[in-house]
Amino acid sequence: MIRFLNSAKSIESYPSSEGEVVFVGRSNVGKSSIINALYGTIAYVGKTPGKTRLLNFFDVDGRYTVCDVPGYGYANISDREIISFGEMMEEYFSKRKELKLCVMILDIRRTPNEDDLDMFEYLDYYEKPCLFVLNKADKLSGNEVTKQTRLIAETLEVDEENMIVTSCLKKSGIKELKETIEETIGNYD
Ligand SMILES: Nc1nc2c(ncn2[C@@H]2O[C@H](COP(=O)(O)OP(=O)(O)OP(=O)(O)O)[C@@H](O)[C@H]2O)c(=O)[nH]1
Ligand SMILES: [Mg+2]
Repeated sequence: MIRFLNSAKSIESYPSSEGEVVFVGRSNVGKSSIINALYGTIAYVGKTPGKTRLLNFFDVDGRYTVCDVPGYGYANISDREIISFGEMMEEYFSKRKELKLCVMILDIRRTPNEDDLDMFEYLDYYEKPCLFVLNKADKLSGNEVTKQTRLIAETLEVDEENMIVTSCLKKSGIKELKETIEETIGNYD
């Protein structure tokens, strides 16, 4: 099962790992909810967006680790906080050798904005395998899900095959997501 390891800002405090998956996304898209749905309740689900300000590390069955990153793009944040978030991410992506998969979570109802596109370019630059999760699908009808999935795939210029539609509320897409994560972590070196 899942166990919280620690919170960290810089590399000295990253836990040891046999392979890691990181979850990134705009504040409030449901990163912590997805981690909870995948592995059992442990990650903090906030009422105040952006409350998780550090990298939070978890261990899954002693097999691999999970990193929950603070959400980006929320309002009322100072320039200093933006810089410190940027530095924390820069260090993480450039130095975390154990990182094997990036899962970018998006709200299926919204077209990716500048913040999402910046994060996407960032992930692209580090050339790690990426998976795109379109969450909160319970908020849309079946037709709208299809339409939004296509729109988001076109905006990011990624293959729909790399996208998984989820709902934490209905627990849909969660099993498929977990299988894909574990397959990728097992195969990629
Ligand atoms: N309807 C619906 N609500 C969801 C879903 N996933 C998450 N939520 C809700 O969205 C809100 C934000 O969820 P979190 O999991 O805290 O989001 P987060 O991305 O971790 O947020 P930060 O840590 O602040 O960046 C909560 O009120 C959740 O209950 C979903 O699939 N469907
Ligand atoms: Mg969170």
